[in-house]
This record gives sequence, structure tokens and C-alpha cells, in this order.
Amino acid sequence: RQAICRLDYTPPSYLIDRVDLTFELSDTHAKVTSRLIIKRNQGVSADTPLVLDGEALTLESIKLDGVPLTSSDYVLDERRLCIAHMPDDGILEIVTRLLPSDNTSLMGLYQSNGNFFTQCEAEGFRKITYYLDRPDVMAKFTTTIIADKTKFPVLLSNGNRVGSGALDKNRHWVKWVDPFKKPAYLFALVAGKLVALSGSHSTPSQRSIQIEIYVEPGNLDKCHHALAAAQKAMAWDEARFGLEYDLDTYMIVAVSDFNMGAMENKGLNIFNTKFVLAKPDTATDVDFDGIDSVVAHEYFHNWTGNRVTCRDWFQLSLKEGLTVYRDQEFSSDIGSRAVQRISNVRALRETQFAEDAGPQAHPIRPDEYLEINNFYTWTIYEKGSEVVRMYATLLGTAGFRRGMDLYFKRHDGQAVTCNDFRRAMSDANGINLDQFERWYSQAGTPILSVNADYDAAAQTYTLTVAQHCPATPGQEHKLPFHLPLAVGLIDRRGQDLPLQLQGEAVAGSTTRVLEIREALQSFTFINVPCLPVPSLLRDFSAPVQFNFAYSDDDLVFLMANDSDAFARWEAANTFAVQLLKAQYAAAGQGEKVAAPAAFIAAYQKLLTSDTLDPALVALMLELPRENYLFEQLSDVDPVRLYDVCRSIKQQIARELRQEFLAVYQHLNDATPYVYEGEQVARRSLKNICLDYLAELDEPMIASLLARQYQRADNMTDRLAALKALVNRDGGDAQLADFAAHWSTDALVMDKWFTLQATSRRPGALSRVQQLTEHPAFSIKNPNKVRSLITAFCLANPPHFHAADGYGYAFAADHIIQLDAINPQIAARLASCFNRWTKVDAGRRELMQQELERIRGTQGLSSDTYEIVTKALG
Ligand code: BAL
Ligand code: ZN
Repeated sequence: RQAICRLDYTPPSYLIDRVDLTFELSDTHAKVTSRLIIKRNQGVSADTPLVLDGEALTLESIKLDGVPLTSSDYVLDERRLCIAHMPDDGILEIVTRLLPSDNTSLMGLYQSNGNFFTQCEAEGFRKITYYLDRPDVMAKFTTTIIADKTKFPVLLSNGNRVGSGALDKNRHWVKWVDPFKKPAYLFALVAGKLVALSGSHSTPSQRSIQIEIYVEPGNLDKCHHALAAAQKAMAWDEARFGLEYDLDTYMIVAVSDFNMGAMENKGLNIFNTKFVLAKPDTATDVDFDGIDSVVAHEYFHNWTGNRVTCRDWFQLSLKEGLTVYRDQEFSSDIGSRAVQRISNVRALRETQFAEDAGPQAHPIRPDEYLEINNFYTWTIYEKGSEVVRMYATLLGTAGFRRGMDLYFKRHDGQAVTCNDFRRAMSDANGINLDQFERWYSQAGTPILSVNADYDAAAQTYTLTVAQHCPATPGQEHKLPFHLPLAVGLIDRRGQDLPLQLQGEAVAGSTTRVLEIREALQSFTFINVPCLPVPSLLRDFSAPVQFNFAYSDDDLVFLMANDSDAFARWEAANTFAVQLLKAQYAAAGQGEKVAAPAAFIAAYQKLLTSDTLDPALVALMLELPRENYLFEQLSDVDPVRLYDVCRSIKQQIARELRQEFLAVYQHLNDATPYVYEGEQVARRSLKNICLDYLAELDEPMIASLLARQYQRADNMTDRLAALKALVNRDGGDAQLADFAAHWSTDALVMDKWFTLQATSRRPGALSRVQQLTEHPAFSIKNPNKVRSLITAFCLANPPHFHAADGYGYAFAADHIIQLDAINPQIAARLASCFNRWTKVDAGRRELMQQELERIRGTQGLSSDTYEIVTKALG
């Protein structure tokens, strides 16, 4: 198994100007004729062979400039087709035969419910035909699709539909031309029985864009939210970045068998049904929000990814980090900026921080990989987005826009690097961003340790900031990062102080972005009339961990007074993290677990506040997740950790029963469901109250849960009640009722599987095992695997980490089984073993054994092999 290294990049020896593809689709196979106009790249010697990528293909014929090639003219192996003698330029015609119905990897051309779909990112096009399957080879594509008219009435590909017609034997054809050159990973084809919901959007330059959402018949009533999301995304990108859509039609197609969330193929985005289909009785508020952000994300890729693409796959974060930043900004603008930021940071810290601290740690621009599919990671996406956000924080909104404008001006139509993006930001603003490059080259989460010193006589307040980044695999020593640290100082009345740094003539704004570049730096604020409470890392201005010796009183003060919503939430979170870690240690000593009165009082204050946004209160009341606490401990006993969290939650529920009930009852009105900000906020607070109340073993609470389940006019409330019921000793009747009602709705059944996979009740593993036999479950469907198996392994720590090791064995069995079906999904699941060195010795040994069992499996894919080998270290 050969690692691919970033520094080995060389430009392609051959380029492809045009590709004409013809797909002849039948029930049993597909025949693909590819006509490539190829030329040797400048400066490449004439004896350089042409090496095309190809996998799992049956080669039927090759012609070069119309002359058939025989097997003595080329060398064919399992991954390549090598033509030794290529002229300077020529037309290569290659015919391949595929078996899409046998393609369970869901890469290349495959079938789902009888329809044809493609997935080509990162390296799926080579499973369709022999090609230079690398992102810096950009060509203009023409695609003709031929298929039975009755079975496949809809035939789609990239670009514009330029012709169609009838053929013999009930067949028809449609021809598509994509006027933009693109890498092969953006190619797409869809053929099948689909129906479409259409809408339109008018651009500022007076063009009318047709938007079409294709789904299987019966699902049209679930497409309205996705259509509206596409319209909002178009308007937002025009207003914020001056970017218009460039084709006449923008198509989204939903498919239920899909490895990813969605894919940004030029003009023909293919989506997991999860991010298209929604109506109030089938989808939760979180689902609606997810559709907004994924539709926006894929649409935004049209510029950040498609028009300007990546030179090589090491640059993946160039398009993904930037596009995640753009979709997060979109969601902030159409919803609550505070809620969006807190949710994004929480996800980053629960997932990416763990990745950065573990065996799979890599910089946002990795240096090597065995399998690029393993690098669609939290680090590339979410940390990549934080890195882009830091440019915006350092340069300001206008400066960031100047950088974006220059980036598109310089690189439209090109395949470029992360350095090109950084250079555009730097050149557009005339500032040096050389040190910022370390965010691309160094892995690991920096730790900022902040100390404060107040000089009452001089009225100065000095913050001393030390930065350090822990070692990560292959990177022992790190150099200091350049990062923005946003701070505020709050006086004892809760007012933000105007900030004036030493050497400045006048005080400025109340939030100051300090530029950190050194390992140790001090900043002295003057004219500080009294000892303030510092508000640090406002809006989470950099993806770091930070330490400051806040007292409990400081945290309660910040929870009540910080004008920065993120920092306010962070104070509540820090208070809870400190409490739970201390109680976990106490439980280890056999001591009783309890939250102090000050903690309960702080929660009480939140519950009785009538000025705070209910969504923010809900987020502040949510205890930190076990996975997040787990990262901050060592030799962890996950069952003890769960017990401690549960016990504290029960205490809060008991002591604030009245307040939870009062808020619940106040918010539980009969307003019909609408997905809109204020209602979403109220529901989130109502359901967090319900979640606490469900901890109380009272018949009255049981009937309250049953009532909410029964009467809800929407999935958000129904699922919240069912989740609470499933975690108590009850809920079986409602689970059966739910399954009976929704047995034909795959996405709703996914929720049903997840509820049971994540249930904390005893016997979860055996129920999950039984559910793998359920008629609605299929090991071949990634959504089903994620909703049942992955949910159990990653989101049910006390059962996954059961001391008997059965949870680990279950995971390993399924990773091995899945590896033969869909290596990408198997490798994702294998990440449940990443943190095996964090658990206590007994569990560590059990996890290690399972990792070794997986690694020893005959014929293991390079996807899974790479993950388990790195995990074992
Ligand atoms: N490019 C892969 C799917 C996505 O990030 O949009
Ligand atoms: Zn993306």
C-alpha cells in the first residue's frame, strides 16, 4: 500500500480538452463510450506514456485517432491503462462495460431503487471510464444518455440539455453540454423514474434561473423547503459575495443510497434524501436547518470548488473549509447568529478537537494519505472553516470580501492551492500572512493560557497570553500560530468597558481583536477604572482551547452579563464542565456526586429569565456531552462518566422541577407548527425542559410525555417525547406505534433506529443486534448503517464501552462486514476505535484486540486499513 505525498505533486503529463460521453443503460449493465481529445502538456517529453486511471472496469475497445489499439499497444492492470506511444495530441475512444447494480461502494455509477446515479468525488470517475482522474485536469464535457423510456424517463447530466429524441426498442436519448470546463470529480449522471418540483430565481443581472428538485414519485410534497433554501442561497451569495449562478438550470436530485450528505456536481447536485425531503410531520427543526445549510453548501460550491477548484486532493480544505464558512455565514444570516455559532463550535469541539488530539490528527492541508476518502474529515471541513473565519476576523468583513474578489479574479477556471487563497487575502489587503500558513501545515489544537494582572494604582489591566500546541503524529514540535483573540472587559455592573491599549490615544470599541503571533505575549489596557471580568475568545475567534482561572462567581457573572452570546454560553459550559469533571473524580473516590447550590441557582436564573432568547437559554441548560468530557480526562471509565452526568442531571431536574414545569407549560401552547425562528427557539427550550423532567420518576411526567407524543402536530415535538420515553422504563407502545405509522418512510425510520441505538436503558446492544434483522434495515444503505450501527458506536458511550467488550466486538464485526460492501462507510465506522488509548486499562486491551482483529482481516480495503493502522499507532 503506497502513501501519496503532497510534496510529490507534479503537473499532469497530458491534458484533456474535451470529453464526449455516451452512456447506454440497461437493466443489467451500462456501456460507456468515451471520446477524449488529449494533448501532451507543455514541456513534457514525447516518450512520456499516457497513464489513465481505471478501476473495476471491463475494457471493450480502444481507438486512437480512429485506429483500433490491440493489447500490444497498451498495458492494463487493475488500476491503470498505460499507452506507451502517444502522439502530441490525439483522439482516444474508449468503450467500457460496467455493472452498476453490483456496485455497493456507491462510487462511480450505481443503482438505487432501480435508478442510476453517480458519485465521482474524489476518485469515482475512474470507475466509469479510463481517465486522468485528478482535479487539475479540467475538460469540457458532453454527455449523451440512452435508456428505456418507460423505466428511465428522466435522463440528467451536467450543464444544459441541448437535444433529445426517440430510438428503437422503446429507448430515448438526451444530450447535455456543460459549457464550463471541470475536473472529472464534478461529473454527474442520473437516470430514472423521478418527478420534479420547479421554481425560479431572478439574478441581479436579470437572468432567470430555473431550479428543479428531483425526487422519487410520492415525495414531491417534501421538497418545498429545499427549493426555498436554494432560492435563499442564490440571493445570499449575490448580496454577500457578488456571485451569481452561471447556468440556466440548477438541479438537485435526491437519492436514498448515498455515502455523503450531498455532492456539488456542476449544475446537477446529488443529495442524500436526508437533506432534501422534509415536511413538519416527518422532519424536525434540526432537519429543516440541516437542509438549509446543506443546500446552501452545495450551491456555494459552484464558485468555491467548481469555478475555482483544487489543484490536488491535499488542497481539499481550500474548497471545503471555505464553503463550510460560507454556509455557516448563510445560516447565521437567515437565522440566529448566536445559536449558529454556539452549535458550530460545540460540534467542532466534540468532534474535530478529538480528531486533532488522536491518532488520525492531520493538518487542514494533509501531507500524505493512503486513501483520500478518509480525508473528508472534521479537520478539513470544520477546522478548515474556522481557519477561513480567522481571515475574516483579522481582515474584517470588507477586507475578507476584497480577498475573495481577488481570489476569483485571479483564479476563475483554475485548479489552485491553499497558498493561492492565502496570497489573495494577503495581497488584497496589503498585509503579511506568511505566519498564518502554519494553520495549513501544523496539526493539533493550540492551547492558549491566559493570565490577568490588574494594577489598581495605575488603572491598567494586563493580559498575558501563552500559546502551545501539543505534539501530533509525525509533528513533535510546533511553531507559534498567528491568530485573532477577541476580548472584552466587563465592569462589576455588567457593562462592557471601552478598550484602550497602551500607546493608543483614545479608547475604541468594547471588543478588541488582539493579534497573537508569539509563544508569549502581553497586552496592557489602560484607563481601566476597576478590576474587570475578562471575556475571552469572544465569538470563538480562533479554534483553540483556552485556560483562564475563572472562579465560579466569575462564570455566573459572565453567564448573566456578557454581551457576547458565545462567551455567555461558554461561561455556562465551562461551569458545567468543571463541575462534571470534579464530580467524576469524586465518584472515582467513592464520594457522593452532587452539584453545588451555586450551580443550581445559575440554572434557576436562566430558567426564570424573561429577557434572554429562549434558544440561548436552551443551549446554556444543555449539559456538556459525554464525548466532550471524555476528551478532557484520562483512563476514562465511560460508564462512570455517564452515571455522574445522569446523576447531576437528575439532581437539577429534582431541584428545579417547578421551574422546568412552569417553562414547559408556558411554552407548550397549541400554536400550529411552522418552521420559523421564534417558534424553533421556543420549541428548543420547551423540549430541553421536557428532557430534564423526563428524569423524574413520576406518573405525572410519564403522562405528560405520552401526551406530547400523542398530540404533537410535528416531528420535533413527537420525537422529543419519544426519545425521553425510550430512555425511561417505558415507551415500547409508542415505539411500536411510531414504527407502524412510518414504516414506509425511510428517513423517519432512521430516527426510530437511532432512538433505540442511543437509548441508555439496559439491553441496548441486544436490541440493536435484533434491529439489524429488521425489514427496514439494510447494511447496504449508508443512512441505515449510520442511524443504527454508527449511532450505537459513537453516541451511546455507556453501552458501546460496556466492560464486557461486547460493544467493541459488535463494532468490529460490522466494520469487517461493511468493508467488503462499502469501504468508505466501514472506515468511517472504524473511527469509533480512535480514542482507545483514553479508556481505562481493561477496556483499552479489549479495544486494541478488536483493532488488531480488523487489521488482520484478509483483503481489507485501504480505507479501513489506513484508519485502523493509524489508530494502533
Ligand atoms: N464535496 C463533497 C461533498 C461536499 O462537501 O459538499
Ligand atoms: Zn463541500
